[in-house]
Amino acid sequence: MASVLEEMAQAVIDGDGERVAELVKTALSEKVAPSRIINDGLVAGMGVVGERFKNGEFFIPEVLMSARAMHVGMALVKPLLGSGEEKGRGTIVICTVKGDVHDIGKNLVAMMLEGGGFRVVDLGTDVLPERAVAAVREHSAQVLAMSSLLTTTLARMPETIKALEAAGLRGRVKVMVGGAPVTQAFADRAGADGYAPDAALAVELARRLLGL
Ligand code: B1M
Repeated sequence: MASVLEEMAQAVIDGDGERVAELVKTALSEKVAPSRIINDGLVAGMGVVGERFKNGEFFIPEVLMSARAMHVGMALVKPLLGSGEEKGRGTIVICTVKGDVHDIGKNLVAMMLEGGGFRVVDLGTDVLPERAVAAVREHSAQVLAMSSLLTTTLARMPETIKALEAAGLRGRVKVMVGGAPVTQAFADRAGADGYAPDAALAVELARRLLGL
């Protein structure tokens, strides 16, 4: 018999938000850790969706249904990721770069950072360098976190870093980057301060960058 996490992954693949909600609640009542619900249930399901999309077995409507189902599950887990009530660790401005509307991974990273005690200002997707720079200034952010899922939008990352430099803000803000096509080598070339391959490591990276 499939475990609750396997069933949850399947419900994400099926794009069945109601079933995802039911299974997340069951998992929580069985005391499954929120991090396992995210990684072994929701993200695992989305991983299969990604493979099927790549292989031409799934098309955009199916992918969107799965993305919505995943959001339903994430919304239920979010309050349990640690209150981060004091938000005393610093402010992080996060966005998906201009030209890119993928936000599932970025939302996951934002959620985990909040759970890790940071105040997170989420600018959403398709964010121009100037907007990111303005938000860093407005919120006196210590970190700018950028996500990109498309190879075609990776160049927006170094552009945004250059815009921070031009605005005279680069010295007071750390920049972290991530997303499926991003690598440590790319982050180094782009002039970022750090790269994290997943949401949990993004929290560790933010802490490290701020010396916490
Ligand atoms: Co699109 N898409 N998509 N898509 N999509 C990919 C990314 C793709 C790899 C699929 C493929 O072809 N195999 C491909 C990109 C190819 C490339 O550039 N190399 C692709 C493409 C081509 C496109 C379109 C161009 C398709 C088209 O229209 N022809 C189009 C582009 C639209 C645009 O942005 N302008 C498009 C559209 C879409 C949808 C709208 C249908 C939907 C997005 C819905 C949404 O996000 N609200 C979608 C989806 C869902 C995907 C896949 C299937 C899944 C992405 C996802 O959410 N993964 C994806 C295939 C895949 O990844 N296998 C694909 C789950 C998520 C949890 O993982 O985002 O990687 P991820 O986040 C991870 C880490 O990367 C990391 O943490 C997370 C996990 O813990 N991370 C960070 C992310 N950001 C971070 C930031 C950090 C640190 C870590 O610090 C700041």
